[in-house]
Amino acid sequence: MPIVLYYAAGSCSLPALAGLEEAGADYAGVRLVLADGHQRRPEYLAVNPRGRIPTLEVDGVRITENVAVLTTIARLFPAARLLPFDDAVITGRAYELLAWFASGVHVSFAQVGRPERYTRDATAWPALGIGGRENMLAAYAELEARLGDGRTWLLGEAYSLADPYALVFHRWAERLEVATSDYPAFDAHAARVRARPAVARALALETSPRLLVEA
Ligand SMILES: N[C@@H](CCC(=O)N[C@@H](CS)C(=O)NCC(=O)O)C(=O)O
Repeated sequence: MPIVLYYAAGSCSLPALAGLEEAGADYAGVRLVLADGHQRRPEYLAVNPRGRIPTLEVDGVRITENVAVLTTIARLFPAARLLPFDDAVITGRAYELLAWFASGVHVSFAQVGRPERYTRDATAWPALGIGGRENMLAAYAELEARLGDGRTWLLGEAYSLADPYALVFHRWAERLEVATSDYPAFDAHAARVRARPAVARALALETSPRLLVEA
């Protein structure tokens, strides 16, 4: 069953990459450089007409959107226990996080970095950015409160793909000029996630030479 993941450095494709690595999956990674506009090239728009990453291909079937991509990876490799499916309530708690990350936190960040997604009126971009930054600070505070009870991972004792997903937002703090040291439990969680060998491999793959389009 051929598996391909289209991903990019420093982006929200990290949990998908970390999931495939954690599962020991046999897959091909295709790296895009967003700053070079690879996601808008015709050969990638043929893969994902929205021009976004991640895109997962399983047996030639393409799946986009992080929540769907991460679910697919977790279901393909049940032994890796990448998401909890045994208990309905814990599954709900996991999806609560994934959905909030994708449709809340990520959107707040994009208001700052990609305001043109929301309006072509450039005079509104600074206000969008201010609101987005405020919402990111609220998200960091919420994650800090959750992790501040001493839990190891976002869902408690069991690691899940919500953890490397949260690392995406921890990495983006620098772009927002937010000091993560203000959020010590979130900082410590990020260090634990990075210390997982699969996550370290995923981070290394972000600079791998396998490009969709050779520059
Ligand atoms: N809702 C999508 C968002 C994906 C997304 O926006 N990815 C960003 C990278 S973090 C991207 O592809 N950006 C390229 C662009 O906007 O040109 C998901 O959760 O997968």
